[in-house]
Amino acid sequence: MGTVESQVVTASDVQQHPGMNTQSQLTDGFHLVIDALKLNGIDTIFGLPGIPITDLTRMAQAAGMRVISFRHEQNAGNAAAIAGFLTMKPGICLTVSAPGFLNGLTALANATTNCFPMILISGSSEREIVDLQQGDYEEMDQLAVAKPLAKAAFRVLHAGDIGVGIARAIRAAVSGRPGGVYLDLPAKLFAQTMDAELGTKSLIKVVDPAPRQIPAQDAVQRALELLKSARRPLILLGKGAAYAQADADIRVLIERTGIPYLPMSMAKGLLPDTHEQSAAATRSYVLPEADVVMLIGARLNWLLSHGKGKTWGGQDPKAWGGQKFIQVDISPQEADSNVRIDAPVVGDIGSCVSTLLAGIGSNWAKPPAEWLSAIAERKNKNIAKMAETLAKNPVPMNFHSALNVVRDIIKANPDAILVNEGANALDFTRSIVDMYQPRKRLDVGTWGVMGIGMGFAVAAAVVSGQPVIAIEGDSAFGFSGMEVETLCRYDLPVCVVIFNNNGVYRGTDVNPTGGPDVAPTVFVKGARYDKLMEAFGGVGVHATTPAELRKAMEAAIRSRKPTLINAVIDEAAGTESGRITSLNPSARKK
Ligand code: OXK
Ligand code: ADP
Repeated sequence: MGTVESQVVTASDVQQHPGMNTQSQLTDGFHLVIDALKLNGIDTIFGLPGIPITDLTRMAQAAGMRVISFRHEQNAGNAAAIAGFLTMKPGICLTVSAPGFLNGLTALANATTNCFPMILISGSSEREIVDLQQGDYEEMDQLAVAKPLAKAAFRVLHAGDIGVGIARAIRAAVSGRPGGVYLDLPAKLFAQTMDAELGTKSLIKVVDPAPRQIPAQDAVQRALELLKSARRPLILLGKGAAYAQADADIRVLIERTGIPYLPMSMAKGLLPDTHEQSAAATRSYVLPEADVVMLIGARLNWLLSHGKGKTWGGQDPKAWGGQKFIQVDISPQEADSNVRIDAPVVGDIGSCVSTLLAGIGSNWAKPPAEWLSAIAERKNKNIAKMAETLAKNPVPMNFHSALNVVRDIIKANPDAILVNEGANALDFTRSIVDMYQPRKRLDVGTWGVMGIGMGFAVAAAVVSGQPVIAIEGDSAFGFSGMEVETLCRYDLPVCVVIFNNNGVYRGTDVNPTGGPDVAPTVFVKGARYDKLMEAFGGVGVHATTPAELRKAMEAAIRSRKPTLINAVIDEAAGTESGRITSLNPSARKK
């Protein structure tokens, strides 16, 4: 328990705790926050020091916590969010008031959208002045701003309530559908003192923060009957399934039923992508052809074309394709959000999958052979076609020839975590680079957000200790690029590979007016991102061929030194928005 030496007891302390021993040792808000986090097994803070939380970062470090300081709060927030996803414990992001808070807020909103558990703890200015709008330093009603973007938001005004505030934030972040939680700690709170013993008693060690949610037997029965009736069943694994850490049971479910499955992007590796039941290489065949689809921790949002339309065999963009859906999810409100869910199974994925397995027993009939062989035939053809493309060695290097190298490196180092963002750099990596273990692929997620790269890479290295490979489009890297200093400062085993094609999507656009400005999508040609890494003492490599890229990646994995490889790609390679070009509105009038 942290205590302060001073014997000063304020009037409000005495008011709050009548009968307290004013001669006793005191504690204060700073120490109580740290004690409450530690009591709940939280050992890492991602943040950026400044008024009013600078001392909090110092004291947290002094108290044995890992405090990872960033160069911009959004990256600290992204780090906290992905730490939450990887560990099932809320990741903590600590920011200063108003502007720092707002910088962290994008990450908080992204965490909520992706169902990642995190807590954004932000210092804030004086309530009395903020509420009267009298123009305080960094004045903002942060709680009001955070509320619509967070799963829950709380403010603590009294030191004696810090324990409750942190307990509520932890529960809100990890129970049920995980999400981002905001905790507002006004500057004055940190220096508030109270009796140390009473302070200790006010802290709460949260018991069972994410209670199991057991599915109803009749719901499980309904789902199994529907699954049994299927002629062309399909299982869709989403990042909720990856989050749940029910890896062994999920694998047994897939293998015992023999049902083909499709992993969503961050569910890749839940079973090895090379698994014979994976239908990933024939996505556009299995979605419209399946008759019963079981979603496990995946939402029917835009990434799944809302469960209808042409992707699913519907006659027009809004038409239902005729599939019946089983949805396994912790959120009872998720079912029917886009199309009818015939068999919702509500509960945590671990409990749901084990209950389903009990009902499946040991002699479940495998899906009809025609369905399996139709998939296998198409899948093998696509994989062979892909192998042909990957074997080419064009000059200059393109996405495929570069990713062929990354694919080999991940195969040889299946423990490594792959962080991935960009447009083409994202889409090509997703379909070319096989993953072999759960929770090893971290990417732009539900929003397709750019800027997660270095925050995710730092947190992945910090919480796992494994090597991290970040495959970055040159545009995407720019959103968090300054954090290469952070990689070097903490000497993290992160290898950043920038696919540099001189621009957003590609580098060949021209200004139609012939004026001096380059086109909006074009960057400085031939930029040397590798020099940026060298500026901070990391290893920078300029690679123009697959052989150079391979050598540099192998060295990075071997040495575990922070490395940035500027992989020069054909500037004409890449399409606008990658595989989601269709989402670009096109102007009628040019
Ligand atoms: C997959 N495929 C393969 C393999 N794996 N072929 C051979 N071998 C292997 N191993 C095939 C698969 O069958 C598909 O072909 C194709 O490769 C692509 O696969 P996949 O799974 O990536 O599918 P698709 O159609 O791209 O998936 C749709 C999607 C995905 C919406 C889920 O595009 C996605 O996750 N997009 C996120 C994009 C994003 O967030 N971008 C943000 C940046 S853009 P077919 O023939 O079966 O179809 C941006 O910010 O602005 O522009 C901006
Ligand atoms: P993807 O983008 O991979 O399809 P989504 O983020 O759309 O995945 O969906 C994840 C789903 O998983 C959400 O609906 C969420 O409620 C659910 N989920 C998250 N954690 C759990 C869990 N432990 N148990 C059950 N469902 C979960």
